[in-house]
Amino acid sequence: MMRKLPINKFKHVCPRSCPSSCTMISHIENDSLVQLTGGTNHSYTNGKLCAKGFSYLEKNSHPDRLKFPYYQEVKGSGKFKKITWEKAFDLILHELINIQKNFQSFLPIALYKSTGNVGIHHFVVDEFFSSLGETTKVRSSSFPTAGFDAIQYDVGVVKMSDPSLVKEASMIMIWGANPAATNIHLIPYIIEAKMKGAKIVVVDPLYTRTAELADLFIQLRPGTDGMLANVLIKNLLDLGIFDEDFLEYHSYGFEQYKEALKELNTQASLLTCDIKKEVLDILLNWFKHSKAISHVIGTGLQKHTNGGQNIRAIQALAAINGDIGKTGGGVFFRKNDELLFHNQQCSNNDFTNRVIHLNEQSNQILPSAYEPPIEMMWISCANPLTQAPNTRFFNEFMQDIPFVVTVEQFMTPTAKMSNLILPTTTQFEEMDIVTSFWHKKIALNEQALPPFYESRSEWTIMNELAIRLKKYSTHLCSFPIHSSEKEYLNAQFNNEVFDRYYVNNVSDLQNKLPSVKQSGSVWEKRRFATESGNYQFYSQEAKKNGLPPLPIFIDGKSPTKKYPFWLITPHHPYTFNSQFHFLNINNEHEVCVEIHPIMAEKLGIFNGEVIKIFNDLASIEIKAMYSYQVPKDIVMIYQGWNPISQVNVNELIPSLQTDMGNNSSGANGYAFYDTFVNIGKL
Ligand SMILES: Nc1nc2c(c(=O)[nH]1)N[C@H]1C(S)=C(S)[C@@H](COP(=O)(O)OP(=O)(O)OC[C@H]3O[C@@H](n4cnc5c(=O)[nH]c(N)nc54)[C@H](O)[C@@H]3O)O[C@H]1N2
Ligand SMILES: Nc1nc2c(c(=O)[nH]1)N[C@H]1C(S)=C(S)[C@@H](COP(=O)(O)OP(=O)(O)OC[C@H]3O[C@@H](n4cnc5c(=O)[nH]c(N)nc54)[C@H](O)[C@@H]3O)O[C@H]1N2
Ligand code: SF4
Ligand SMILES: [Mo]
Repeated sequence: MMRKLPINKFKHVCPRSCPSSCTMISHIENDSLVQLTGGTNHSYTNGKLCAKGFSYLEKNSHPDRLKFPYYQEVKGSGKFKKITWEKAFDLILHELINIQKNFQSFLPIALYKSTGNVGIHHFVVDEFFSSLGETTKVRSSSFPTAGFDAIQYDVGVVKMSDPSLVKEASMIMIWGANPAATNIHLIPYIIEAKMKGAKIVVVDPLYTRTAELADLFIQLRPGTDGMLANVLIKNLLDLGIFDEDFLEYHSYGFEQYKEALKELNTQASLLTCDIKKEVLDILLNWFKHSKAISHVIGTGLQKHTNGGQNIRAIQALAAINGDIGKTGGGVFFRKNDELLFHNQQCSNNDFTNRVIHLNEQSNQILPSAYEPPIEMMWISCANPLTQAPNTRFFNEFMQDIPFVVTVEQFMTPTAKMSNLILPTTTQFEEMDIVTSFWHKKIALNEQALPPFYESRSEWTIMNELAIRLKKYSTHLCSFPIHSSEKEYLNAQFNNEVFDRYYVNNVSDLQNKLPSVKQSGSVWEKRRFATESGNYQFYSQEAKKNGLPPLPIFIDGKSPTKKYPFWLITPHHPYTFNSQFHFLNINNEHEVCVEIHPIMAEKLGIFNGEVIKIFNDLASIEIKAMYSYQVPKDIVMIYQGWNPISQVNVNELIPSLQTDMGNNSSGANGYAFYDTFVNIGKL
């Protein structure tokens, strides 16, 4: 008789850069993952996972997962040789030692780390490179950072109320976010508010899944949210709808702002936003009757050259109406990553490192032209060859570096352009700790499975490398050697972590799901973290940084005669940036460009025709799909990676910077959505 094998259960956290940071339970039978369920003790996600979350069952043992280390002498040649880990370490060590000998420092080594996995474990990479002394960091800043500065200028620090509090709102305005696709656990709370009578307003140039939930959908011109907020404020003030106490006792610079708004002409402003007067009238009426208005601000809004300034204007709207600090009111914008754990703090070493920002100026400079040149690059948790702007340039950039190492789970375009590919584990095969930039929980991720084939965790890789480097010379690297992932993670706790979560070590997380201790809404007492303690309509700091001190609207980019279409490239509901590309949940074998039928017909383009999209950076060929979700002057392609298709939409994206980000995060973000193209038949 066959003996039934026991099923063991382990706790995990999804480590994607996703607002939900879901907890999940794996069911393991005979060293294989047989079932996945959501962690039901999570008060925010409530045991639900998204389609991608459930699909880890397939992803984790997918035949395309990297199983062994590979080496190719010539990048992009495809002539990969399967090698042993010992050989891989030899190659890396050889490079490190040579660089040290030739340059007397590790400055020619560059780290490129992005958001592929946001667990604390993965900051081991930052810690390793900072333990080498001065190195180079290539700042991807693919992550949108403009909003952090914007919020900071107004209220001092980026803080957010518990997002479930939107259920208490009497009106929710969603600006430049598509939570029905990208922040799905927020949706039940939005629906709860709606069931209680709240009005839902969605502001987006595209008709999205979230727009389907709206009582009012405002299809505004990209980059003009600040103008909409300003014109609303002006009209609210004219109608006498404002919070006198807030403006009088808790704000700074209101009179100057009011004065500046006098210049605004309502009709002309609405024209700028491409919005009808009726829309404004509806909004004003709803504002008049609303008790607490939540403003949910997405990352899409920031991906413009005036994105930060637009966020300041939206926050000013929340301030004037007295919504900040109210239960169910105020601004819901993701928190800035708090680099609390010891190894996270190592990532914050821009002052001691050489930092290369890939902006429009540095996009002319190849690695060999730097002094000293970049001789080696280590890529972790990143797929810049599909996710960074101007990927053609990044391809040249990689080509120019003599030795590139990529730590990956899949053979991505970036991995293919590397000399050495190191296969790494997933959250089911390693121990980790994951916090959230959205809700308040912190959770432990247990190891349930042995590493997939020869893959190794990033801690194992860095620890092994450090052991070898120290053996060669004790002075070269100060990375602390540990005997296990648990021991390594335990060493990352400190007082700052304790003050926030009341936990001291991994054991404290074992059977608990601690939360940040914070009750009620942020800024409840209307005391802000600014110098004056008041809300700053006027920000000296913004002025000091060469920005407008007031949250007035600043014109952004617009299409030109040569390139008359906006190209918007938002996040797909069933992929995660360049991950889950193979799942094909949506049965989309091809990448398509969505185009308004009237515009397509005008250009003689039929539905399903392969067309070209081009600008000064590139020309790509792509299948056209008629869609009423896009207005006539916008074409839409989802960002990400589809290995079946040759389309790489980021070839068309310039490396334009957003207006803000540098103040809080060391780099402005990219204005991904200020991309302009023309389209035509082949
Ligand atoms: N056109 C356009 N481009 C965009 C955007 C856009 O809206 N439009 N959005 C931008 C934004 S907001 C972001 S955040 C970036 C995201 O871009 P990236 O930061 O590059 O993020 P991902 O594509 O999610 O993941 C990168 C890689 O990490 C790998 N990975 C997963 N887990 C691990 C791990 O544990 N260790 C290692 N070493 N690797 C791992 C994955 O397999 C994947 O190939 O893209 C940006 N690019
Ligand atoms: N399913 C899924 N979930 C994800 C991700 C994913 O790739 N897939 N990625 C994660 C990451 S890294 C991020 S950063 C977030 C991104 O998720 P979101 O914050 O939702 O951001 P985007 O998808 O970039 O854009 C959201 C919306 O902004 C709109 N938009 C563009 N320009 C403007 C404008 O000027 N004004 C206004 N009002 N709207 C504008 C776009 O049309 C789009 O519908 O999602 C996270 N969650
Ligand atoms: S991608 Fe986001 S919503 Fe989906 S399982 Fe992971 S954390 Fe949860
Ligand atoms: Mo992102």
